[in-house]
Amino acid sequence: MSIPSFVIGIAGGTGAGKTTVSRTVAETVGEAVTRIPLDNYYEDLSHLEYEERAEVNYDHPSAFEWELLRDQLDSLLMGQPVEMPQYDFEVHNRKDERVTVEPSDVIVLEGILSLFDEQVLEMLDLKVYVMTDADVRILRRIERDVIDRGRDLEGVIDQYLGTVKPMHEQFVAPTKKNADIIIPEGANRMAVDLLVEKVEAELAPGDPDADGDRTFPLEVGEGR
Ligand code: UZR
Ligand code: MG
Repeated sequence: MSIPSFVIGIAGGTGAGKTTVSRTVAETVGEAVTRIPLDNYYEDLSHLEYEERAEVNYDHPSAFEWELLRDQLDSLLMGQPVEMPQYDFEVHNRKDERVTVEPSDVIVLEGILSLFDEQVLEMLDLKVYVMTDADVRILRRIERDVIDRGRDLEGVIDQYLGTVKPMHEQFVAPTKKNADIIIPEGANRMAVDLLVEKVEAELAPGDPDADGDRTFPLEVGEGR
């Protein structure tokens, strides 16, 4: 167990490739990276019927339990494990079981609104926005929702035009301005390699920032 020294936020529209980028970073770097999908922090809607849950606007910031996310990030940053909720897209609801997540050196928060909440932004050391064309994103979304999540095509199209697209324009796209770097296209290999390099540099033994204690190199001419 360790106190995380580097926290990355990866935002972008649905189907942009956020999960792919963060998974690739996590898999390449290894155990030192913990991935936190923002999807897991959708509000618990167990009090609603399935039909009502299907009608919820999941692209609006109010769909997320921000307080829980902030608390759990806070705990991880203090070196404490958390019981992270899990989400089931097929039934639009949080699962009953949670998983224990131990703090690790690097944390990657990934989701459409990862760069939205002011308090969450303050916890992030590196802010990334994955910017992929809307046509590519909707094609991926159709593929994923129909094949992996058991939805029908008509429903996916209605949802896209009814909430996903307008909410993207209103809430997700503007968070680009909070990013340190913008990755054009999620499958951008060079961008992922650079992210991996950055993470590995943060993890390198002897890194002066590794314990959060900043030291500065001696300046030339010092002592004269
Ligand atoms: P990513 N979403 C669902 O479709 N159903 C749910 O129960 C919860 C979320 C969708 C959500 C958003 N929107 O566009 C997407 N809708 O999941 C975010 N409608 O996930 O970033 O992986 O695309
Ligand atoms: Mg995803």
